[in-house]
Amino acid sequence: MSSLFVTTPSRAQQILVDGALPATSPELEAPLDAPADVAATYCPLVRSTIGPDAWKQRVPDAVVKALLDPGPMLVVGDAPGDPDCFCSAVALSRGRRALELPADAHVDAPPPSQLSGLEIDADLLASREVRARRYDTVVFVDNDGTRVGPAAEAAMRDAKRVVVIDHHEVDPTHASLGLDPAKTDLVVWKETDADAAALLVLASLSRMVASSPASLLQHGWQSVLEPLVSAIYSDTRGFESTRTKPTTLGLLRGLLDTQAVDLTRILSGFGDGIPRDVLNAWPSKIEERTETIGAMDVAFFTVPSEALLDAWSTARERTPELTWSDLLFSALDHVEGRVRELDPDVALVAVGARDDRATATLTPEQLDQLPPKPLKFSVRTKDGDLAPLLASALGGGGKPHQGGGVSEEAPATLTDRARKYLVERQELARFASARNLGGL
Ligand SMILES: [Mn+2]
Repeated sequence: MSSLFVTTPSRAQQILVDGALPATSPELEAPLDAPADVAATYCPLVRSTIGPDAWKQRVPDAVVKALLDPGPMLVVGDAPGDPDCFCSAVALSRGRRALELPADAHVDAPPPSQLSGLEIDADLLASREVRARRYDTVVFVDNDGTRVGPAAEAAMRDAKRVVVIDHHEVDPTHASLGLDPAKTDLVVWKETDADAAALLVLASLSRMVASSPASLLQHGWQSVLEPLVSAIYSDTRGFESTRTKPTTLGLLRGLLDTQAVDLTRILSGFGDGIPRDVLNAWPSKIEERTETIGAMDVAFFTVPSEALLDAWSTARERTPELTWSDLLFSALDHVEGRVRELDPDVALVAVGARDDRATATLTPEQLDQLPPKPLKFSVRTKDGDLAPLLASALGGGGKPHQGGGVSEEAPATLTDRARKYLVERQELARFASARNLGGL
């Protein structure tokens, strides 16, 4: 092995295995049961106090036990899959093999071009090879087992155990996966607070190492850290998104300080991201209006479809691999910054998506990246109950403090409906309180 750690490899191991944390990040030391500021703030997403050590403690024992099973294991990512799912599957299977346990990784799709600097192709087993083998355990990472391809489906039906590790709002059951409860154990670990599934894989690996007689050694750590850092880079859009949790950035800072990861090489496939000038200029096209509706401050943001398409097209001239979602996320980052400054009770973002111009100018592959309808929207509310109610009134859905969906309407029509809903709701609330009926 020629490419071992450059300088202080043990520091990376220390951070991950011993839970020793970067001295510069005291917030990472926050205990698991520290009250997250869920109720206090809202429109900016919840700032998690969960650090690497706490993630490690959160790994369910059943997951650690299943992942240390000595029998053959297949680790599967979502198809077609993004970098997080590919890298998480590869890292977990590499970690297993480094612990001298058998493991194959499989995604029913070619790896995305962003991962070209990583050399993971040899780790990924083709469908035909998966079909030729039998597995005691099938692990789904970054997906709920519904989009995995026929070879993984067949492997899952024959397995003794299925494990799901995900950071999406998924709820897999024996029934949803088509498994026989008498034949197959199902172990699910879901953490929607994790910035990437890779963080859950990292925590799982740390726990596996702590409970295993074997050691990962330096090369083992490097081989798993590279894909995991790439995955986190991808899911946090370059570690830059304002939605990235401080704990995730702290963990990354700690790992990068160890110089265990050659960032330039492993991220070379991601290109240069959105060019700075585009990133600085185009959000000025996002329309913003604040209103007071009853007792609530409401901020309406509209991202015109043509502004997003123009910015995407300009950005693609220099970074061809950029997707429509990359540009959308940069809009949402801008909105999130404004929401922090304005501190509204309700924020509604309406994003123009699939329209005549998109259909006329984009290639079929590019068009496929857009939502299926003319409008995509999201809502954030200080009142936890309001977001899912408002989002479903607008034709979408949600969870406490946040919601969203797609719509056939023009942005102005959607905004009008939202305004009407908020007015009516407050009138009802006034009516109720005047008659002492309690909250609605
Ligand atoms: Mn992910």
